[in-house]
Amino acid sequence: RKQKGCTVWFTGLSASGKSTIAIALEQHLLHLGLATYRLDGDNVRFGLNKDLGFSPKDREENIRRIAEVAKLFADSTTIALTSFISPYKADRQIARDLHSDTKNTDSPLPFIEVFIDIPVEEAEKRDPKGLYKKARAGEIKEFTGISAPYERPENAEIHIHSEKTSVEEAVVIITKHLEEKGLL
Ligand code: GGZ
Repeated sequence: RKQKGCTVWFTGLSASGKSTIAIALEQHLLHLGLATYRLDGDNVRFGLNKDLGFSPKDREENIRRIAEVAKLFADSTTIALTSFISPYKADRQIARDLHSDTKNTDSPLPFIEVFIDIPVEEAEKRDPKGLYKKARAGEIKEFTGISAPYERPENAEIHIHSEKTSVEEAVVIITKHLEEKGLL
């Protein structure tokens, strides 16, 4: 296999299933013998971005740094998987534009946006960490979907309806797309 690097950028509400799908995709790609690296809140928001909160400005900087790091992985021919809410269209566009900017790389790096779409009512029903409940009670401010916006992607490369698609099906859909683009 001749692997090329790329960034698979997941976006969606808290509890949409982004991380679950990213983890399953990572497992699948590793089984295929492909180098992959997953960035998510657990390894980024407690390290590199521990100085950032959830104001619009901080989210913008969170996404910008993650995009820069993902790009470095992609440039090293790794498949970078990022799972962050990334609620603002402009910030996702910045992440995308960074990948096509060749100022510090030989060639543009593919950027595949994957929208994990779930009705907010469904995410709130799942509420695995009780965060929606806290947001409703006003204990968490600026919570995406409740008291902060989520701007739905309109031109994501892949659109997955989380309540109707199994994790395994999602992995197949994304893997097929990567194959068709010649990235695996
Ligand atoms: C949204 C929040 C908030 C607020 C804490 N709004 O389900 P989780 O817990 O594990 O995922 C959410 C995570 C979101 O961080 P991101 O870096 O992905 O957000 S962004 O892309 O918007 O910068 C949630 C938790 O952090 N969390 N407070 N106010 N999610």
